[in-house]
Amino acid sequence: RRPPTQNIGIIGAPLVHGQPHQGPGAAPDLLRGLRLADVLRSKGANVKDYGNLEFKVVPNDFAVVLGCYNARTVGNANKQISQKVAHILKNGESVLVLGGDHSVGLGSVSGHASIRENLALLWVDAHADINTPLTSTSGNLHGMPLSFLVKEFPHLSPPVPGLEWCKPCVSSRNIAYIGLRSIDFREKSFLRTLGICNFTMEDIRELGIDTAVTNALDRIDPEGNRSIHLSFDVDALDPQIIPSTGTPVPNGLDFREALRIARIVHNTRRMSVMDVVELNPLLSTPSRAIKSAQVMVEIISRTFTGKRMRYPSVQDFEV
Ligand code: NNH
Ligand code: MN
Ligand code: MN
Ligand code: MN
Repeated sequence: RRPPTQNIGIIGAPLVHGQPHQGPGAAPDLLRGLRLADVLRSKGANVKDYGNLEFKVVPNDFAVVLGCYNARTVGNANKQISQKVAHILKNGESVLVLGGDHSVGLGSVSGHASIRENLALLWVDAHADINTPLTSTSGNLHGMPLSFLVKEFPHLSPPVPGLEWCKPCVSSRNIAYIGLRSIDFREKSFLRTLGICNFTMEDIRELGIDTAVTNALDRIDPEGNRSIHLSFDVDALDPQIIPSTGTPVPNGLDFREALRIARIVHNTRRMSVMDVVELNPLLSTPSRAIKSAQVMVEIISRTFTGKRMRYPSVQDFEV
């Protein structure tokens, strides 16, 4: 029996104000230029590209909130992202959100949660992204989205202008991290207090990626009936494979491990939304940026369709 045709809606969310670089704004079009939609179609998916969202930059926004830069710009943009994700899900399509920086998780997860109750969130990242405006040492919102999204969050942060619409919508029981290796001091205590499931790179080296991802999914979706949100920060991968990202951290996932995550998530048949964030084509060299993007095209297509396609250059990474 042939599986049902998969409908995928792609949104470009070239938001860059959650961190200091311009480059992530160029990622959606680079991925399109590598024929991402056609690759997905060639694997049997029905693909609709909704184009790039357009975000207004709020003037004099940089330091309206101390310790939380560009709050209104990031907040307004994410409200748009949330509405678009909700709209596409209502159309019966799964959603691929192409960032932009990881602050797009605010809108993407909120939009998903507004349509599907009790979603399970798999956060693949070198970083925990759970700072608050008060604990962040950088002031960059891409390091904070989970503090706004987690229902049981222990701190009451002062309201952030631009983010008033964003309500905590995911339970800490239904969140798991894969690939952590750079956690801030205060973040560590949040993870511990909240009991959030996490598989660090150390854990992955010890257990293997299959055990880590399978256990993570068992924990956050024990009945196997939740809508799954995969928020994939490209810096989870090792900088040797993805050098084009703003905050590379050594000892990351290798390509095979990333493809295992794709396979295992695909096999649940319940992933509704995938974010691909923090790819910065303006960092490293142009040819390495293209290779980084090709790696992500491969990971995306395998996550959605379960099928492999091979760029010749991507094979270079295969072990
Ligand atoms: N934890 C740091 C911060 O809050 C770095 C976050 N950077 C990321 N996260 N790239 O994925 O600023
Ligand atoms: Mn991140
Ligand atoms: Mn990261
Ligand atoms: Mn399949």
